[in-house]
Amino acid sequence: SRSSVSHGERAKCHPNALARRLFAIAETKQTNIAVSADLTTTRELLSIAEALGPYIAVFKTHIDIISDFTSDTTDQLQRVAEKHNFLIFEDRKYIDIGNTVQKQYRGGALRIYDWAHIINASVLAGEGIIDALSRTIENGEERDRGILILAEMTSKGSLATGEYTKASVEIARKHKEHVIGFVATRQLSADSRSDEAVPGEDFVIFTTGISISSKGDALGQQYQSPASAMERGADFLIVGRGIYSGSDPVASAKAYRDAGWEAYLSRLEG
Ligand code: S5P
Repeated sequence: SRSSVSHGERAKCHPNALARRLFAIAETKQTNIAVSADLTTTRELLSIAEALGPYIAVFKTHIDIISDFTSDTTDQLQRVAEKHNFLIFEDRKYIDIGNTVQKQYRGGALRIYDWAHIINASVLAGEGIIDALSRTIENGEERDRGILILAEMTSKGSLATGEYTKASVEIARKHKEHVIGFVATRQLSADSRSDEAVPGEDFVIFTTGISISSKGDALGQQYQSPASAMERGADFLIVGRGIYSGSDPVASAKAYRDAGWEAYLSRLEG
């Protein structure tokens, strides 16, 4: 991530086509919000996508929690994504041997490759997982596909720290063609202003665990504010319950969008 550079500039210069599209969406819609739509029926999923579409850059799903899932669920979601110009991120957190994750990505009942622009994976099993997912992308017909490495986690006592996080960055650097960035709580590769910047490197940071009003939940989730996440180097803010669980999700989405965008602008000026 290059926090002093605008989304418009990154949209022009990024080597990855999907990342260029992502930054162009952020710039056009003036939003760095990814809503985490952790809803459990097709009707709720599609209605929140339709309502929040204008205010978000990315729509993040956990498609395996939808109780009435059929291919129609994701066909319709793709149509809403085209209508409102956002990308779909399936938060599948792949974490197995290469041969298994290829099947989980391409096939099964969910056929995630067919409809999700972005997926994420843990490198717990080693570099082979990223190789395997990259090959699925290379062998497929869709060109706008990208991988995020899950480099840190927001849950209390997370073991995704230290050497694991470092290895995440090293593996990403070896797979820049398809790895567009990280799910992390902060900037992980050097900022463009620093001496350690790697020329041409521009990883995108998606930060989860974002709330304006809450510090955490009863099951170990830990939150930081939009401003704090942006200061630490986030490019996109993933917000779940902070947006969808209140009485007025549209008003909440606007509030998070404004907070995120304001923090982005002040970082640019900084
Ligand atoms: O470290 C992480 C990584 C992820 S992807 N912590 C997280 O909370 N997530 C996901 O972000 C989690 O699976 C959930 O879908 C979302 C956070 O939801 P919220 O309701 O707590 O904002």
